[in-house]
This record gives sequence, structure tokens and C-alpha cells, in this order.
Amino acid sequence: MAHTLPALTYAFDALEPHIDALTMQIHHDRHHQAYVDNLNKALAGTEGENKSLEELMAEMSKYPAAVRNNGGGHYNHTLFWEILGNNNSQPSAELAAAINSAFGSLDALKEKMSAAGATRFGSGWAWLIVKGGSLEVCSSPNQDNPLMDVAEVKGTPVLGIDVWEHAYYLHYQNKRPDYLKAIWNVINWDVVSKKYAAAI
Ligand code: MN3
Repeated sequence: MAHTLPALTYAFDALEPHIDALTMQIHHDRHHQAYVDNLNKALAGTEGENKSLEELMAEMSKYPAAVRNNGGGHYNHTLFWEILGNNNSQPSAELAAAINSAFGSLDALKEKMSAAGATRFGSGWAWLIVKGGSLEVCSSPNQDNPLMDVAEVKGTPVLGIDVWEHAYYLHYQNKRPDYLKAIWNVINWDVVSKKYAAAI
């Protein structure tokens, strides 16, 4: 089964002014599409062709770099579109309690994750993961993610923030910290809460 680009469930301009429509359109229609196309190419005729994305992540050490980069890119962006939205949502009571227990407050979590994203040199992702039943913040290089067997920090991602320049450069240029501050206005906590409930 070939991998396919998931449709966005909201308009390109839905996250304005925090994430601009042109960035969303290029990011989804071109960058994510390229990860999907290149993943399908890399898997064609191999054993990995019939595996789910999650199965591929779990045994990534067996695959060439093209599968790691493009499979990670496909998984990460699929999650990224899901956890964004302009719906003024809040973490569920269950997730809020876990955030308070792990970080002290929601603001402290935001600070820690923004710092993880800001200090990730070059391209990568900042993550909120469930690990051993509790929440942790980490980051990964390139298109790696915490589901990969090759990841430095492993866990189940419930929230991921793309810190590649293509995610923010048109609107924020070199000011990655400004993007990392603004993105908290468009996190869909309903989806993050569901992912947390499923992960624990
Ligand atoms: Mn990206």
C-alpha cells in the first residue's frame, strides 16, 4: 500500500496570523508531498512496502537513510497538521494534571518545549512525549522522531513542533523563537489530549 498525503482538515489561512497561509500551503502541498513521494520510491519493491508507518519507525535501524528521512518526514508532518488548529482549546483535566505534575504548569511546559526547539541546531523537531507513563520534553534532528528505534530519547509523541526553517521562514525569517512563541496560540489541545489518553 502506497503512502498518501493526508488532507488538511482546515483551510491554509486558518492559523493566521500565527502561521501564514502561504507557509501552510507550501509546507503541506510541497514539502509533505515530497516526503510521501520519496518514501514510496524508497520502499518500492522492498520488505518495508507493506509495513505501516509505525512499524517502520520501530525498526528504522534496518532501513536506508531515504526511508528514515522521508518516513520520519511523513509521520512527523501528519502529526503536526493534526495537533494544530485555531479552536481556543485547553488540555483535558487528565492531561493538565500530568503537565502540572511533570513541569509545574502549562506555561512551564511551553517554555521548556520552546527552549528545546530554539536550541535544536539546524533542522529538527521539539516533542512532548509519554515515556514510562509520564510526560517528557525532548528534541530530535532532521526528520527523526521518538518512535524510531534509533532515537536518542524514545517515547510516544503527543505533540510535535517543526523547527525546520520551511515551517516559519516566510513570516518569521531568522526569528525561530518568535515562531515558537506564536505557535502556542494554534495548538489543538483536544487532539493532544486524545493522543495523551491513548498513549498512557
Ligand atoms: Mn516541515
